[in-house]
Amino acid sequence: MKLDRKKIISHLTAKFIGSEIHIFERVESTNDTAKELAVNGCKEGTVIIADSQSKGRGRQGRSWESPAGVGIYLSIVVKPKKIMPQLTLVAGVSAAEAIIKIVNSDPFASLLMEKATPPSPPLQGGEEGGVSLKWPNDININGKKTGGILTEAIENGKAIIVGIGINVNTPTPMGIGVGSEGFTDELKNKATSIMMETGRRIDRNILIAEILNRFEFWYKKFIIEEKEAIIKRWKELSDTSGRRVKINVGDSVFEGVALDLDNDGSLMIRLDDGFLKKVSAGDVCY
Ligand code: BT5
Repeated sequence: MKLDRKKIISHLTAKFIGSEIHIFERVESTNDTAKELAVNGCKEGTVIIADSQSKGRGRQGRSWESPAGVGIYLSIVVKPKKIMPQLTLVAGVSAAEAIIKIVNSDPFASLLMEKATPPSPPLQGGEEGGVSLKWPNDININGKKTGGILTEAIENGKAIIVGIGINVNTPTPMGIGVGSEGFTDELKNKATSIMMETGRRIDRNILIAEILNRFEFWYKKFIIEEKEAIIKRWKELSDTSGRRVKINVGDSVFEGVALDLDNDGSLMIRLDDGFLKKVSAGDVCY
């Protein structure tokens, strides 16, 4: 199914997130396109969506594979009064809730694989065998990376770009979904898609609309000072707490047990030497 702005809008209940939607067939990175618009003073809530990206980005200059026709690559421009690291958590919660809702309810989702033969169990959140958020920016299904968030500020700090990438109908190596592109060899073992894990082909338009709806709900709650609510919901959807983790921060590596999230979104870790460490950015392995 193609990206279709009319269909997205017909499922959109959000009022200001998505009040302007720009859809492109291919851009270098939706975050870069969004930055250009933000620098030129676009409205808060402007959304950029692309069917594919030629230079999709992860954090620290890593690349984000963005094949055509099968994924969601979108960026939302927001203008909070100050730069807030928790926006990555807002986006993660919104994407996870939208995936759970649409996979469990989309009447148009076709069943493709045996895995999904009814009665297929509904997709749960926060569990190893379902959708789970991994600190700080991963969206996993069944423990494998299905999506990621990239939050960046424009230079003058007047807007934040929240980029969301999700592998939706990326086909399995066995060729289900033939005709569309799959992952490169490098990613085959660590990445997955909603379709690969649930056997359902999801209409990206409906999922995009639901992500934007959830994002508006959580973003509004967040900026009116109900910051604890998003942290609480993120924890419910995450499987990071209680895990033994190895964490890379710059050139340093720490090992210990992930305890909890601080109110600013940092991860608290009990290191093996007994010390408590607060980490605000890094890569976690478990
Ligand atoms: C992320 O970075 O996970 C953030 C990804 C954000 C992508 C969106 S798409 C829309 C917007 N525009 C952009 O240009 N970016 C955003 P990080 O945690 O650094 O993870 C990057 C790593 O994930 C890579 O080094 C690969 O190992 C892996 N990876 C790359 N492409 C992937 C994919 N499609 N699915 C799963 N893993 C992938």
